[in-house]
Amino acid sequence: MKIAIAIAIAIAAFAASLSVPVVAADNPPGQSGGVSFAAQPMTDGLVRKVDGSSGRVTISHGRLPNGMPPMTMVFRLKEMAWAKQIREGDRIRFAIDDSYTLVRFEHVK
Ligand SMILES: [Cu+2]
Repeated sequence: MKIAIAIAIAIAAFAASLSVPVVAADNPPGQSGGVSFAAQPMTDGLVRKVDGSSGRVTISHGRLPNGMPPMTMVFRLKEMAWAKQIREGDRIRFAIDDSYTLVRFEHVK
């Protein structure tokens, strides 16, 4: 009898461990802690300043997906190394996360 209960508990624990990733996969894109950056809409921007030591860039941006009107403001870079790929005067298209961190960008020709 005790063995049967132990087996039942082990099976329940195993089933619970299997259900965790299934639940995580149910999160809609962009709601899972910034995992799906590709889903973030892109905004046009003109780079005004690059601060490689702090990993921040000043960008004159178009209207943001969250409704923020065009303005010039500072964004954090997700990767410090990106500071070397962006120069003052560059025209870019970029995506940000909820905390105004630049998570993706491409140069506009
Ligand atoms: Cu702004």
